[in-house]
Amino acid sequence: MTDRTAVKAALASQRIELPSWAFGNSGTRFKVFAQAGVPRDPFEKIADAAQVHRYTGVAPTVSLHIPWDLVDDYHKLASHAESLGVRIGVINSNTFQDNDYMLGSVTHADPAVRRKAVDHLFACVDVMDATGSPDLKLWFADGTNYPGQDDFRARQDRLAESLSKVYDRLGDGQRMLLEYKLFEPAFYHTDVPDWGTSFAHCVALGEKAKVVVDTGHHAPGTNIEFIVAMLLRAGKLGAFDFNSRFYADDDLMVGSADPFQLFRIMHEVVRGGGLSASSGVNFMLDQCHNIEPKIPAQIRSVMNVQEATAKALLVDWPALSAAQQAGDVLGANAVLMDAYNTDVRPLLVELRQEQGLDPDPMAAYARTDYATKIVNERVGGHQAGWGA
Ligand code: LRH
Ligand code: MN
Ligand code: MN
Repeated sequence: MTDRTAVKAALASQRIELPSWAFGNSGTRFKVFAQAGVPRDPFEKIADAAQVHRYTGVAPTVSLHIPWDLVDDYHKLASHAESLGVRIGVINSNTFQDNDYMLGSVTHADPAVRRKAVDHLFACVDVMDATGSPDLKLWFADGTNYPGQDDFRARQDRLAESLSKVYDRLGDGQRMLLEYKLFEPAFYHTDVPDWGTSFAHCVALGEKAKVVVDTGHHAPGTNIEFIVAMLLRAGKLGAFDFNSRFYADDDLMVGSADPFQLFRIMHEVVRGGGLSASSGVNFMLDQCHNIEPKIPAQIRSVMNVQEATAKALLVDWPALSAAQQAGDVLGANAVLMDAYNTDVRPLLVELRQEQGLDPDPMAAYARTDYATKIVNERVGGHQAGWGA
């Protein structure tokens, strides 16, 4: 697509979802550097997310993580979000921080532990019912550390059985998104380690089950854009968890470590029709900001996704297709690289001006007193964060 107006229209309709946990304190197992002014509860996390939407105009939904975002009244939280111009998005489950899950959650050999895990997933669907969230996101830390520790096949059977119970609980318009991760916290084997395993379970479950691609959850050198192409082709790409990695599950800002990889992913998204709202692909961020200020880091991340998307939209498809058909290896590669090497920032400035937004979202936020205000207001109390 090389028509500027069409590119801008596609960019204007793109939506990027923010994770509530990006606004809380986070760190590594070595140290959490607490920041002043971080939210003390889910209401304040949503208020911060609303700031990101205010200056980017494309981030109107916030993912919650249960129980990190536990509140008494989810209707109230949803109304609070709406009053700030945003909505609650995907509900992320958490079956990885309870002592009972040391040897697994939905794959555990003990039926009582599996029941507890499935009950938590049911409770997450209750939250979806209360908030109007369309998606339940599942990531399981389940796996083993030593060969022989447990039976792979028995664990897959237990996983399939647990998933189907939750699947049956989904209402109309609700989906289940199954995330995979190569390793960590289990180091020998993980029960849902790759897209193939997630895909196999989703196919067995049915239409409402889709795969989540977390960009940080692959072995180095994995061709993630090929996975994206395959999933879109099969109608099974449900969502992205965007972030960047240099080594493992680093959770750095999307597009920061390898913007070219993000472009290649977005190119396959465009090619596979994943950008249209009807495809149902949810572009979520799953990041932690350990040393950088959180609200600006989320604004920057949204902008990085927009820039990669703009470049992908600028690919000259007729020229690419002609070069591919003609076996013109260098010509085809040059068409793709031309799009990647385009400076799309002026186009995004133009788009924001047309939308009545400040052309520079980072500067626009920095000019406000919001950061000072939250530092002054949010004193004392418990500072919510990753795992809190
Ligand atoms: C696991 C993961 C998953 C969790 C999130 C906090 O590494 O990517 O999506 O819910 O981190
Ligand atoms: Mn993730
Ligand atoms: Mn992760």
